[in-house]
Amino acid sequence: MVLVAAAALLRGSQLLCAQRSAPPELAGLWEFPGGKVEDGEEPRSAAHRELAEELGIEVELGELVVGPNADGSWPVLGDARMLVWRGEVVGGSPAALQDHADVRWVELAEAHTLAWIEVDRPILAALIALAGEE
Ligand code: 9L3
Ligand code: MG
Repeated sequence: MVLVAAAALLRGSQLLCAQRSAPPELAGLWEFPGGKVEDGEEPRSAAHRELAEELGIEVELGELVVGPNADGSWPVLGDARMLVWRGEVVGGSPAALQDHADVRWVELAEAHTLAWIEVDRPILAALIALAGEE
């Protein structure tokens, strides 16, 4: 069972959106950046590692954006699931170093206009609902 760890990074009213460059079936689509948790790795550590590798940033992670699975994760392809934390960038400047074609700060209210990976869309909706409650 594949576990993916990702982050919804906010800067005021803006969300950090990352456009994938690979694999071919996902290239061009936007996502919450992150990646697979390795064997024996703590999921939050995996999120920190992936964001450093892929975007060159250091992040602080806050609460989980709770998904419909029992463990609060979101369904992704096949039997994979994804944990997503809200967070912020505390070091470095986001750059598409690996696996991405572009990375951009986008107004949260306008982020839905990007071509998201389908499985990430309900997470975006949950994030907007959370922001509206604050
Ligand atoms: N995935 C979906 N949405 C995301 C992320 C980070 C990942 N926000 C899916 C795409 C891949 C799988 O999870 O099928 C593993 O992600 P990666 O390790 O290729 O980034
Ligand atoms: Mg990745």
